[in-house]
Amino acid sequence: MALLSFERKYRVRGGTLVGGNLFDFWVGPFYVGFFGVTGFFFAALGTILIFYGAALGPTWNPWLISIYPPKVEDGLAFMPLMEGGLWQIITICAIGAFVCWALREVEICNKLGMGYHVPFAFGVAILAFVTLNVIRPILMGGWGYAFPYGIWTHLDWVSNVGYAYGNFHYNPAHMLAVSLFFTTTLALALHGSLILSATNPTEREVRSPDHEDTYFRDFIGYSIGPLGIHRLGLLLALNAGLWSAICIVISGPLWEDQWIYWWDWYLNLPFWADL
Ligand code: UQ2
Repeated sequence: MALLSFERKYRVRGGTLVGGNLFDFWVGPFYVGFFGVTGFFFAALGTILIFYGAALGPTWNPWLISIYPPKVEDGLAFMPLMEGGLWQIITICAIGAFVCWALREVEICNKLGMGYHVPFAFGVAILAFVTLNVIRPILMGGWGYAFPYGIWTHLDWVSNVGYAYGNFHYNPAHMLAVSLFFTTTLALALHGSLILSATNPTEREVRSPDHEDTYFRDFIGYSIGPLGIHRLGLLLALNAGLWSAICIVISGPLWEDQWIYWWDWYLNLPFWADL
């Protein structure tokens, strides 16, 4: 892809966290940086190990290939490659690649004099992954509680964990997370449709943000504003991820029973507990 002439002003030196000028260059359209090099290393090694594990496994069917974590009985030990060790190294590679990706985003923020909102948002996604496959397994005392790396097998894991706690839909933090995901889609649908409607007018001129405000003031008596809708969207999306992480990390470490029994606090309220 050709470098547009006006893009030169954005290809500024500096802003790096590590490595000074050493990796401060672009390859084609991509900024490299120290974390581009290390991130590439983690991603490549992790991918090679997944293919290695697949080659030793029973299938090449892409839907069924799976790299399994150690057994629950093996606790938090380092394991031989074919007994969960491969999964352990791949997990380190995955987290290494995710963190490098986030830090490369930070360096690009620095170069452009922008806020850290994008790497912060990605950090919440990393937190959700780390909660699932590092924090919760450690709290429960075994890597066997982590999910396997396979398209079909990770879905089986989700299903099994759900039923292990009765019906996961009774988990209050899961309820909150699901509601936040739905509200995120509502906010994006409202915002996307509003922007497209304003930029695709029935007459010649594209409509301005005050038209967008007026639309919602006419409609529901309130407009959150063109900046506010993006703050709301980010808040909703980050909390969807955050409450997902919370709903799984409390399942086991904090609550071992079926989730429906958690609601017994309601039945046990003093108003009617003795009736
Ligand atoms: C808005 C606004 C935008 C928008 C949208 C709204 C001009 C371009 C979508 C309307 C959003 C509201 C009223 C908040 C809805 C609340 C939830 C929880 C979904 O006012 O300002 O900017 O895109």
